[in-house]
Amino acid sequence: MDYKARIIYLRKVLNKYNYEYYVLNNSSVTDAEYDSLMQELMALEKEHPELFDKTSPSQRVGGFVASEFNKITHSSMMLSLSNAFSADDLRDFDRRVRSVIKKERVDYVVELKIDGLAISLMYVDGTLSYAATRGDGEVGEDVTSNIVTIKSIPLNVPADVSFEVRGEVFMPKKSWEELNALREETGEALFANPRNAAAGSIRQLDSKIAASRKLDAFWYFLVDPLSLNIETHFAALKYLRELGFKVNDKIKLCRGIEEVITYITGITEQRHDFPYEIDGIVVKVNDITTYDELGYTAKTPRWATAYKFPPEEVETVLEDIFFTVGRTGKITPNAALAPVFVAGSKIQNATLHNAAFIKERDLKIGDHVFIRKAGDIIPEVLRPLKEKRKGTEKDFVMIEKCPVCLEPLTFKDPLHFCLNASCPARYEEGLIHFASRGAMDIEGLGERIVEILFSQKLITNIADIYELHTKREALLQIEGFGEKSVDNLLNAIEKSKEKSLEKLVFGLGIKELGAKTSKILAEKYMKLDALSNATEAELLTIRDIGPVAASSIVSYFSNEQNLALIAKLKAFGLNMNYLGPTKKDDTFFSGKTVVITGKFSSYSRDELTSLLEILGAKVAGSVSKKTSLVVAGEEAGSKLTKAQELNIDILNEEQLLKLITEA
Ligand code: 3BA
Repeated sequence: MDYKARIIYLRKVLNKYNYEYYVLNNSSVTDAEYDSLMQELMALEKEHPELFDKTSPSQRVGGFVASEFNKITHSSMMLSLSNAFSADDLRDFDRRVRSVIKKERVDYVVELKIDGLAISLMYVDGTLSYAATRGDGEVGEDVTSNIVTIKSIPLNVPADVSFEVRGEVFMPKKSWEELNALREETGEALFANPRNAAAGSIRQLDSKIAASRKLDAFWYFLVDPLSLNIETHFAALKYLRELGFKVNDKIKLCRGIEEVITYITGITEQRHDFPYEIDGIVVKVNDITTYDELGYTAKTPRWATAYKFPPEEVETVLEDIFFTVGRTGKITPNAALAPVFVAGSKIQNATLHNAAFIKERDLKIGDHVFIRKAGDIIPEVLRPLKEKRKGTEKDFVMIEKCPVCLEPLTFKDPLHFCLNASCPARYEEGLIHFASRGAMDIEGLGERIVEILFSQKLITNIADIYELHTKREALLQIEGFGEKSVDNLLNAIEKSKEKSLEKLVFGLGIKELGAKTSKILAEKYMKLDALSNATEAELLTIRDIGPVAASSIVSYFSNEQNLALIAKLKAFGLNMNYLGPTKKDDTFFSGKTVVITGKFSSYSRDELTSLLEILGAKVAGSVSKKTSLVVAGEEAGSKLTKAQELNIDILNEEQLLKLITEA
């Protein structure tokens, strides 16, 4: 049989089976039959690469690795939704709508508000052309390679139409739980809620990851339906369904706002019973021909609004009150709560702001309390359930000494402060910086973990990081820390000892020293000892080092405490030398300003950057008249166009690789 016809046939039936299984939840083939057809298609496509099609069902398995996401300017702004918090807010919304379009009664479409991330799909002549995130509403990112792995999304529709459709990509609650269970086992950080898990999956550069996450999507907005002679939102949703899109089946056409409110009341009761998270209900005017007249505010249409569920109050126990010291020395009492789920994420701490807050609410340690998430994000302790008191609860007593340095606190109504300038609490910020990406880049020691370790006094200064391996037992006590994650953290810390000098210099947090100047200093002095002995006059001769930085460096290295820290780090075995390559100065690239754009199959962008730097190039972020050369990979965008306009030399990947190997 003709292989071309066979490929076309296989793509067609596999698309049909996908649709039946993932959109209709009603499969007509067995997994084995499906798999065997897919194997056959993949084999044929491999044999005949000239028939490659990015919308082939074989492309849904992922595997494309991007170096960055290209920007996409939306054909029309992706707006936000105004909010309504009560039935009366909805009646106000309805009154405004009726007064503008002068109608006695308006029909509305009511939809669940899926808690995921908004995505726009562009179809040209019936085929998916790209998928973009919302971004700032105007410009989003091209995440097509991740989106095509979502099997309920049609890659082709059964009509030769061009249109744009928008909706919400989400992770079902069950998939999120399974994913977290798996991550717990492997010691990876957990996702706080399904939305973060979905967003995190779509943000991955390697589309295999999105393919492995059970994502799904609902579609709720057809852009410019009037151009397709569709005049109501309800008809638009029906049309999308006919094209093969998954449209949520809880949509309801309501005659007048009271019908909307009745429907919403019912949904509110069932809000936790859906297999996916919802964070409200969207109400849209059905008659699209009135949209222009109803108009828009800067960011939201006046023909739609989102009803937000009242924040849920959840009961738990106030087990303890602990104190933290901020960067300014501010003392904050915090609630240690018996862990509970509120609005989809696990809560075990909440700020209690200050002593007066606790007194006003009459909170005692051991109380049953109601908590909720303010603005759905920050957990808040509302009130104690006094009727549940047993008499064993303990009164709250404000501390008088700093929990970290034990200096007496100063009271500036209503706050308490530790004004000790050398209070170790101030080191917390420094710790976060030391472990951060641009500095020592210790994976697993992000801001949140530093805060936890710091608040538990497992680390109070930089040197303590390298003694964490002696505190294994204590680390294992931390919520969410298993053997695996402790191992990973300790390994990452151990590995950081090998980092090149510029990372350490930057990590020390010397005032006025950025990543770039740290690198210049490391390259120049090669060893930390040499840098620490540099005089101001000498430093001033270096390009990019001004008088303020020079003086800050000298003062840092004349401080006893800092010298003691460095001695400790040396004793722990941290590398104190510059390991980076000395730049070659006689290559094709020497002295050239190079801009990298697009995707490359042989190197990641970071790898290319350091390679070109070693070869003596300066790698810049944007194309200008000063650019000597643009290196353009696949799907290069505006930077390439600009280079062409400015008549700048352009290298493709093949030419680049040739020059790199010759250099
Ligand atoms: N309907 C989210 N925006 C939605 C098209 C408008 C809209 C939403 C919606 C603006 C949901 C803002 C982001 C955006 C497409 C802009 C929904 C949901 N309708 N059912 C009226 O289920 N989360 N979100 N998305 N354009």
